[in-house]
Amino acid sequence: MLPILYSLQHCPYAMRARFGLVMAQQQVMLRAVVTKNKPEEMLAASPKGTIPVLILPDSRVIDESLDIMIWALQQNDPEDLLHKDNTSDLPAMIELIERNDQEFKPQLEIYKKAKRFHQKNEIEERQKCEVFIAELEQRLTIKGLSTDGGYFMGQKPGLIDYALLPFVRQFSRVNRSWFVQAPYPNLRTWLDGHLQSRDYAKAMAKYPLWLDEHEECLFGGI
Ligand SMILES: N[C@@H](CCC(=O)N[C@@H](CS)C(=O)NCC(=O)O)C(=O)O
Repeated sequence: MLPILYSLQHCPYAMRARFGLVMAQQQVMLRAVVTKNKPEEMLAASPKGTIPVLILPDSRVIDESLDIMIWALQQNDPEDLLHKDNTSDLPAMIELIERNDQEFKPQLEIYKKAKRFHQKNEIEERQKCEVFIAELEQRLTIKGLSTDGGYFMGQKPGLIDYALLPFVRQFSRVNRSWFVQAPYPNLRTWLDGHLQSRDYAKAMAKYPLWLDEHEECLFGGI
């Protein structure tokens, strides 16, 4: 019996959960859904109706993306993304992820909307996002860049890098021509390194919609 993951291809939270599962080499049965047509089985397990949702074989439900990542890495963490030997890292990583979700992500939505509708406030709204983006750039800069782009916390990859990746990716895609020449060279290298990785390709593999096929797909594993 494997856990079941309700997933949405381009949702940054679902991507985050999939990154956690891939990095933990945790196999799940993936059910690809769309927000317009949420399966009753998913809503019965998690009435709040957000994606991702992970249902464990013992029927426990984990319906927050960060909790899914942490659960998966607590089962198996071959790259030590939880930084077990540095006990202050995990709370610090969680704090930064919460700031991403509560402050950066809502502002990113405003920026995306301003760009999409060609509003006059696009630059202003982007600059509000850049407060967080500049902080991430600074984190990479302080440590000096390694060939794979560096890490947000400590001297190795962590939960934080994978949890923020979908959101930095979204930001970079709002106005690509601006981003490629923006003053965030280290963040660009960090992002490109991830986007070109095998783990990223694994996490972003496309599956047929579960609602159409009613067939679960095996996801993750080594
Ligand atoms: N805090 C949640 C947020 C998840 C979330 O908001 N997911 C979006 C899709 S990207 C969603 O399901 N929204 C509900 C909807 O669109 O109906 C988590 O981290 O898992």
